[in-house]
Amino acid sequence: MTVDTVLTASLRGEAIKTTCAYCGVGCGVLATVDADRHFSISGDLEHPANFGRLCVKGSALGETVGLEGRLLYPAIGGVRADWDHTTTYIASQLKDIIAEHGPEAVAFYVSGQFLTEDYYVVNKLAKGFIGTPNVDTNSRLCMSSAVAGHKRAFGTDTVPNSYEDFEHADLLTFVGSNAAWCHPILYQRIKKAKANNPEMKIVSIDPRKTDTNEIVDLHLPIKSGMDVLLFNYLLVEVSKSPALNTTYIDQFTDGLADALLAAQRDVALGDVAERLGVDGVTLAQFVEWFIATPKAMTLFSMGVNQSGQGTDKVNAIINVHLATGRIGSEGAGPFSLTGQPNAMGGREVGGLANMLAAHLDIHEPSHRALVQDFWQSPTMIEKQGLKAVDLFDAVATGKVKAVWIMATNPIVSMPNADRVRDALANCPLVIVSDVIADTDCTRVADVVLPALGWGEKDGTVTNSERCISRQRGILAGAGESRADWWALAQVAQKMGFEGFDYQSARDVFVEHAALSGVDNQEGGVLRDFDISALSALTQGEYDALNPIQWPIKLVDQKLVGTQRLFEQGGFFTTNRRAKIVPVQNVATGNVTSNEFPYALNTGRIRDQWHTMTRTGLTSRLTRHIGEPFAELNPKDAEKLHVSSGDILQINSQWGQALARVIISDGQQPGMVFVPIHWNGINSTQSRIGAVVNPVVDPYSGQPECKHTPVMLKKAALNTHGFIMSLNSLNLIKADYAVNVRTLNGFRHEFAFTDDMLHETNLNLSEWLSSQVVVPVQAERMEYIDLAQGIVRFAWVLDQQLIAFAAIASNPDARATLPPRSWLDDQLGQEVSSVTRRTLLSGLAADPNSDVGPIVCSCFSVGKNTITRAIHAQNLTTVAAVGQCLKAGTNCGSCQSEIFRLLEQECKPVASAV
Ligand SMILES: Nc1nc2c(c(=O)[nH]1)N[C@H]1C(S)=C(S)[C@@H](COP(=O)(O)OP(=O)(O)OC[C@H]3O[C@@H](n4cnc5c(=O)[nH]c(N)nc54)[C@H](O)[C@@H]3O)O[C@H]1N2
Ligand SMILES: Nc1nc2c(c(=O)[nH]1)N[C@H]1C(S)=C(S)[C@@H](COP(=O)(O)OP(=O)(O)OC[C@H]3O[C@@H](n4cnc5c(=O)[nH]c(N)nc54)[C@H](O)[C@@H]3O)O[C@H]1N2
Ligand code: SF4
Ligand SMILES: [Mo]
Repeated sequence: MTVDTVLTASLRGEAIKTTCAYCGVGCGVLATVDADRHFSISGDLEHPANFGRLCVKGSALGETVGLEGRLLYPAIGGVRADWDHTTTYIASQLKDIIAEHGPEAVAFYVSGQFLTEDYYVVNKLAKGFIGTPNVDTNSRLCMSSAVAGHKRAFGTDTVPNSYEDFEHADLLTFVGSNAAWCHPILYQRIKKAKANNPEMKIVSIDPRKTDTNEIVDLHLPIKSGMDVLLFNYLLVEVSKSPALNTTYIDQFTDGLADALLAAQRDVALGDVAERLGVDGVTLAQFVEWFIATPKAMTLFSMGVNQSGQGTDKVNAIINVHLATGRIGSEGAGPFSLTGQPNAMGGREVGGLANMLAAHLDIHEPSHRALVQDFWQSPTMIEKQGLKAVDLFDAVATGKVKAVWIMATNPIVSMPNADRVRDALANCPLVIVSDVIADTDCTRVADVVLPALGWGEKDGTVTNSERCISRQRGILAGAGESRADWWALAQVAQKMGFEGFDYQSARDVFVEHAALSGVDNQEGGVLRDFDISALSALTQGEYDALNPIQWPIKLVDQKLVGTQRLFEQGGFFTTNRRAKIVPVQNVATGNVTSNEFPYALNTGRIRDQWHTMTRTGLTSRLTRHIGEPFAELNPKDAEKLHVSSGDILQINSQWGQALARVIISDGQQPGMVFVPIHWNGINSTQSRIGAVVNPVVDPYSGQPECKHTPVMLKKAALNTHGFIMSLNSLNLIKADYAVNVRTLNGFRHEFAFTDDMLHETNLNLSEWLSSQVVVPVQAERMEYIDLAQGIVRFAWVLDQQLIAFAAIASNPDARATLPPRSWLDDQLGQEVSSVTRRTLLSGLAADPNSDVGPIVCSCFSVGKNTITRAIHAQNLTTVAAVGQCLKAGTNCGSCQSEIFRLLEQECKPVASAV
């Protein structure tokens, strides 16, 4: 099928196979769309990543790719312009900057949410034609430590195993991964494997207790940043055990001696369990299981990579697998869980500032010559470029004068994010390509370019297990949006460069595939990334391409992928042997001070994707967790005199943020966890990146996002309130404000330092009316009790509740703020005389009608409903809750949370199945 036939088929209502827009699991999706852009989404039963299952984000894809908020037209200086004019303008501006300041004054900052084709073109343009090495990507914040660790050990950036191995493993260890929320379909596959193989043991190494713990047999809540010590200890113990595989070490590696010596030194520095902060019995159990279990997989994610010692952490993990020869074989190996849908594809085209295309190296003159010759390019960079943190520093200091940001939102996601914002605001030329019109980055852009979004764009992505899948364009682009590769190629051509005359994504892909095969042989520039078998694909074949894992060969005219590498060595170092890299623990994660005594840990929540530009668009995904939160241990909450629902002020030497307190004993004392998702558009002060330190790993340049020394205190806020309304309102200009989408409308939370009811001259009625946009004929009902510090307003139009506001100006009054989920149910409903009274009394008419925050997003089942059912019907299992309420019976993403509720409510009988 050509792109046009796909579009026509989709308009006929046929289901089109494509790949999910979100995480690196890379699930296959069947999508049907009608003429009004209404999607129906289901899992692709034949896709090897998910076999038909989708998590809640994947299931909600159709609701996050509508026209709401889309960037529809190019604009220069805020004024709409056409593509031809805009790309001509960009080309001439870039040429002027290059003429005056040299090519390195131009930078690109791109994304693992690019398709491989977009990524290929940006690298070719920058590295081979403009001649700037300054192309980096948000994968720097995500996968670069895994890349550096793989390269050091294997001589190539390669994940040796496949997802299927999780199902063959007898021991599966998560390190710094909350897979239940972040890789939900892999997590569900593992859960199923465990149900089929009760002998299978699952371990989690994470300072926090997360929802992943539902299936975990052993949790090592190590102090943050101590992973190298843990794996060094394991290496020392392995070396004394029968698990040591001297045959593998001798045949396929450079030897264990140096790494073992380093590990022994590390271990000798003091009691290991105590230094890790775990009890000795738990540590011994983990070591015993690892030694005794040949089929062991170690799955690592951001708790490993995002560290000042991320690369060493990766190598410490790989070391124990090399020392035991448990690598690239059925059910055994280290496995880097990639974050974004195409983090891997980006690595294949050399998307990072220190890489060259097709797994070739910038520092090797022969590699540079190979690529330059293939591209027939006028120039070729000779050194690596600036990595993300340095790149934005160079923007701040004026070294970089033009930056093109594509498919990423660094003002939210970079560490020291206020500095990034200020740097971009002062940069002479900021070009932003996005699918959404109003983002933190588009607000500082000089030029904006509308990109095709998911469902519109067409190309390939590679998931965590090296599997290349097609994302297919199912419907025409919104407005004048165009593919990112096309925009880049237009600018390239207008700068006078040849070699960018691509007519389709397929044209780009086959070129990329061909490059992977050039001189790729023993005696030449041998590398494992070889997809040259795909270089002759016709448009029809490209469109029909089935998921396949690289390296790919053509055998008897059939494409054959590769499930596993390195079981029998065959590494890509100069001597073809793996390196067991000596590493020593540096307690990067334990550095706090009197001034900043707490460690800030940041990460993800189940239903939001990064900076919320898309997943913030549907109430199906905002009703699980609607507000930014700071999770604290009960002891710290007591010390800080904060209770659940208070607003916590988090300060580091870099910046400040505010978030609502959640108290949980899953959090270690001394640490606070804050999600990364809230941005400057939907919150006034909850962009946590502003607080996060810009310290980076010395090898990978990946920032230490998981550990920032911070000071915590209860925010001095004396007026708290919220407005619920059918319409979306502007973000309230308050000291704390957050906009949340609800099932029936919008909620606008706010808090002020001042006591707005007593200490200011504010005319409250006027102020509220200026915030709430309602028709003049709407009736306003009010309840004002200044003595108690309570104000409640309700607006009714044609007997329907259209808006509601509640304000409380002292701690006691806060307890009287009415339940938000109940109020949301009343929005748009007819207001009876009973609800009139109850609305203003601030209480739900029937306490059982307050469902609480939504746990099961598929069937809208709230926390209060589940808790009540657990007690009323003596439910003790996730399955029983499912039978009773349907909760957890569709995509399954909430089962771990239901398990947690069962654990809390009916200790100790809860069971995961
Ligand atoms: N719902 C959802 N899913 C996503 C995403 C999303 O935004 N939302 N994003 C995707 C992307 S791009 C990525 S990169 C992945 C990330 O997936 P994960 O890495 O699983 O997610 P995080 O929440 O960033 O962090 C994982 C865990 O690392 C722990 N951790 C912190 N410090 C340490 C430490 O020193 N050692 C150890 N062992 N653990 C530590 C944290 O407590 C946290 O629970 O998720 C992907 N999937
Ligand atoms: N403190 C802290 N910071 C972190 C992390 C952490 O754990 N802690 N995690 C880091 C990690 S692992 C990651 S991956 C990053 C993610 O951080 P970002 O990449 O900044 O987050 P996204 O919200 O995914 O940004 C993608 C942007 O691209 C737009 N977009 C979507 N599709 C397309 C497209 O096809 N083309 C174009 N041109 N635009 C598109 C979206 O609307 C959005 O604005 O955050 C990093 N930052
Ligand atoms: S697990 Fe990841 S790829 Fe699969 S449906 Fe969920 S978000 Fe999409
Ligand atoms: Mo990521």
